[in-house]
Amino acid sequence: MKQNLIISPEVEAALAANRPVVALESTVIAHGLPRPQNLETAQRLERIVRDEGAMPATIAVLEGKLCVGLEQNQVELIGNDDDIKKLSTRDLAVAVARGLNGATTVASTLWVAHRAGIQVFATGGIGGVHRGSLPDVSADLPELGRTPMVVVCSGAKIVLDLPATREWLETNAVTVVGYGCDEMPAFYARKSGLPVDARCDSPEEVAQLFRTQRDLGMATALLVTVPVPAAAEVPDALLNKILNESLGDADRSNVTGRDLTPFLLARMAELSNGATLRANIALLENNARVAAQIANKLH
Ligand code: PSU
Ligand code: MN
Repeated sequence: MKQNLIISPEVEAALAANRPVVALESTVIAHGLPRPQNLETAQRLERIVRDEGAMPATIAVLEGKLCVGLEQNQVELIGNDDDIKKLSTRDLAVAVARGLNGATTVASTLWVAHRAGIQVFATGGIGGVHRGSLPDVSADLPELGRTPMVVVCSGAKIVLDLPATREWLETNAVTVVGYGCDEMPAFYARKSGLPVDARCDSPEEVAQLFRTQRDLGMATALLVTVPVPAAAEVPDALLNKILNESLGDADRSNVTGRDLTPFLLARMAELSNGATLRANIALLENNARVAAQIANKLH
C-alpha cells in the first residue's frame, strides 16, 4: 500500500513525533455542501483543528494516490471540479489502478486514515441504513465495525432509518458515546430518542474509553456522537416537513445508490432556505473541535 499512499510532510512529521492528528473526509466538501460554503468550511475545519493544537489531515484520492493531508490547490480541486467522484471503500482500488481523482466518504476515509496511523476522525453525520425496502446500507457501517478509531460525528444523517442504524451498530459491537448527552443526536436535530451506550462529558473520558478498547484488543470504532450546537438546530416541525418532501422527491426522480445522500441533503437545504446547511456547517465545525480535543488527550 506504501507506494499508493502520499502523506503530506506536515502530517508525516506530526505522526512521526506522536503529535495529535485529526483526519477529515472530502465527500462532504465535494458532494455534501454547496459552493462556496464547501471550500470555506473545509478551510475552517482545518483551522479549528490547528487552533486546538492538532494537525488536520484531509483525505482524498488524487491521480490514483491515497492522499493524507492536502495542499490548498488540492482542496480546491475537490471542491470545484464538477466531475469529482464519490469514492467509498469498494471504489478505492479502481481509483488507484486507473489514476483517478475522487472524494472519500466516511468509509474510505476510515480505511485510509487508519492505515496512515491516525487515531481520530471528525465528520458531520455518518451513513447508515437507508429508509425503504431495498436494504441499502452505507459502507460507513461495516468500516466502523472493523476500524479501531475514534469517530466524532452528530449521529447518522437524518435522512436514514435511525432506529435500524442504531441496531446495526449494536449488533456489530460499535460502542456509541453520547458526548454531553444521553441520547444519540439526529444530525440536524439534537435528539433522536435512541440510546447511547455511555455518556462522556470530557475529552479525557473519551480518551480513556478508547485506550481501554485498545487494551481489550477490540477492533471496532468508538463512535462519539455530539449534538449540533443548540443555536443551529433545525426545529422539529420544519425538519419533518422538508424531510418528507425530500424523500418523496428522491423517490419520484428515482434517485438511488451513491447519489441518494447528496440529493437529499441538497434538497433539504433548498426547502429549508439554508437552515439545514447552517446546521450542517455548525455541527461539522463543532465536531472538528471536539475531535482535536480528544486527539490531544490521546497523546
Ligand atoms: N456528513 C455530512 N455530509 C456528507 C457526508 C457526511 O455532514 O455529505 C457524506 C459522508 O462522506 C458519508 C456519506 O460517508 O455522506 C454517506 O453516503 P452513503 O449514504 O451513500 O454511504
Ligand atoms: Mn448506499
